[in-house]
Amino acid sequence: MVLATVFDTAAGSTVPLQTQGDALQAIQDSFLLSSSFWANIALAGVSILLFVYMGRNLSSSRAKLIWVAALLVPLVSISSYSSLVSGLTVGLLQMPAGHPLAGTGEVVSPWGRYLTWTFSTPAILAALGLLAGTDFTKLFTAITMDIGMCVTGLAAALTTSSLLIRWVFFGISTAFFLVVVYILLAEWSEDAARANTGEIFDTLRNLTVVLWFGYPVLWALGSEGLAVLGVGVTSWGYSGLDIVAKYAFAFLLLRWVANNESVVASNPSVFGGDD
Ligand code: RET
Repeated sequence: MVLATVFDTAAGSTVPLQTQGDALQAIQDSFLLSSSFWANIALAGVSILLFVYMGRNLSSSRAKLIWVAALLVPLVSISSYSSLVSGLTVGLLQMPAGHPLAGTGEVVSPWGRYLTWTFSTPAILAALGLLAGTDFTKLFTAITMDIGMCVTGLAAALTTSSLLIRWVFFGISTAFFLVVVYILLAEWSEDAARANTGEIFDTLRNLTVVLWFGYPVLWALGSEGLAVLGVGVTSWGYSGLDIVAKYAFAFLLLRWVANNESVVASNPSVFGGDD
């Protein structure tokens, strides 16, 4: 299999150019990797249909906003996993010196995950923040810090020049993450108690905080970090976390909103006005 092609620069030197076909071939050669993508495409498809159905009778605009945010989660997911399984957002990287996989050839990197979390995790936080009846400032803070976490996580995964820089980006991403965790645990829990959504919020918050901590741990142990786990197992780890953190989360949230719409409808508006 040809893993890298080259093209000529104006200066006459050659630069490796990975083709999407090489990545696609690597995915198709690994059952573990491709099944970790297909399982989520199937589940995201089922979730989209189910969530549309579950929200069919919602009438208040606040409940509908939570519904749209929850629906965005599998919508982003099906797009994300389709790009992964097609090889479009999967790279073949040479790890820097000092990395356990350095010198072993090209390592499959499904970097599209980190990119698309930039869209799916804000949707999760928007749904949680709206459920808690929080204000615009806290919602904006949680979402922007979360985007910071995803983009620097992407940088950590894609850095091939230096092992230190990979881990520095990991550290920056973790700092952003801890701000999000603080808002979830300290700020929104109080807001939710005031908005009479405390019980369901606490369940979803616990599920979110526990599962979200699994992602950096997996990054550190997986092929991107210490490489204790192989590429396929790491990918299944993320896919498994995704199944609960996204579809089970959104299902529990929507079921509660559909049965308790009046509570959500009387929440204070996130924008400070009546609606
Ligand atoms: C990374 C590595 C760098 C350090 C940290 C990370 C955290 C990732 C998280 C991801 C959550 C993703 C979800 C996706 C759903 O679509 C980027 C792995 C802190 C918390 C819930």
